[in-house]
Amino acid sequence: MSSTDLDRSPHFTPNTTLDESPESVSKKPSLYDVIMLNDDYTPMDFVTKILQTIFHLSEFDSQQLMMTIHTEGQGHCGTYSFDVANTKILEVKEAAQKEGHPLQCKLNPAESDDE
Ligand code: TYC
Repeated sequence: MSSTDLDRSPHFTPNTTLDESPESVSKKPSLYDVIMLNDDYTPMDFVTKILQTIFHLSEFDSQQLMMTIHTEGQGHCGTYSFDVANTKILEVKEAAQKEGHPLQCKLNPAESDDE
């Protein structure tokens, strides 16, 4: 286990004092947008199924988003914590690779609604 893994473990209590500064106390967890990219090869039905299974969209919403990605080049699949967003991107990549499709997603920091 690396020190990074330890730092991120919910079971690890670092031997340091608690940061109770206002910035620390009011800080919300960072969120990330998962953006799916268009390509010329992945079948439309495959993309629609991925949007249903990995991003839990309805069949109707999946078809609409797939067409948006197809025509505009990319589309927003959802907003998640860093770990969940990365897991979904990996799941898409692995499912696509298994079928020989080049489908890819990217990660963008979400716009914060802080003042
Ligand atoms: N452009 C693809 C096609 O014509 C369909 C597609 C849509 C691929 C969305 C990727 O994220 C994507 N078969």
